[in-house]
Amino acid sequence: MRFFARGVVKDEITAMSKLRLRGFEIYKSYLDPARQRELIEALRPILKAAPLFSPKVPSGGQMSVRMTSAGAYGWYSDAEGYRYEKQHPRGQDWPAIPDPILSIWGDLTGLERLPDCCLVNYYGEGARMGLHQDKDEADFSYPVVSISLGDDGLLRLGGTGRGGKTDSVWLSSGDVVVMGGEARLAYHGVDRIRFKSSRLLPKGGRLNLTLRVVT
Ligand SMILES: O=C(O)CCC(=O)C(=O)O
Repeated sequence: MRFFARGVVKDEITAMSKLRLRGFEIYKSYLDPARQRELIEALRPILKAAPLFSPKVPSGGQMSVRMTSAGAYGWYSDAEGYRYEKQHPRGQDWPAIPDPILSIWGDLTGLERLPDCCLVNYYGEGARMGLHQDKDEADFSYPVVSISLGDDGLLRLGGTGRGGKTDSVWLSSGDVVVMGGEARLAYHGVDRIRFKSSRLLPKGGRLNLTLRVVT
């Protein structure tokens, strides 16, 4: 009982489980707390070298999610549209994708081809991401691997067409989702986060890393 009474998070004892929803493969508790902390440490130098920014969307608004990237390419958006860029908006190359992140890709996909982008999304209080498809990449036979860290986020999953029924699932810190096959071009988005539901990030918020093969 002292284990809980002293406030040690009960995440320490959750077990991995896998579920499949609309072709999305959801690995609950894939990363234990030690690996989650390892990823946060690996992300620190990336956020320092390539600070988070809030992209503008082509319609003129600004995304509530702040983001940056690692790898040869980074995702970017402004009045001219959605695309990948070889440099951070400040004009320097994106930092390399750290090995502890790349190894998750290898373990879950078994692919020799490595991702050339790790998009880092930060959801602060009230941030959300509307339903969208990931379709700025050249070859949709490669999956997208999505890693959740920090606060819980409500992921909404749809089909490959606009509109229609959707399902939702809460993602917690350490969950990993593989979007491949029928799910690769499925609409998805994050309706809301439960701010400060996790203690992984001292100031709260949710980090989501998506590994993508761009070229
Ligand atoms: O934050 C998430 O879980 C999903 C992120 C996402 O949809 C994207 O980066 O395209």
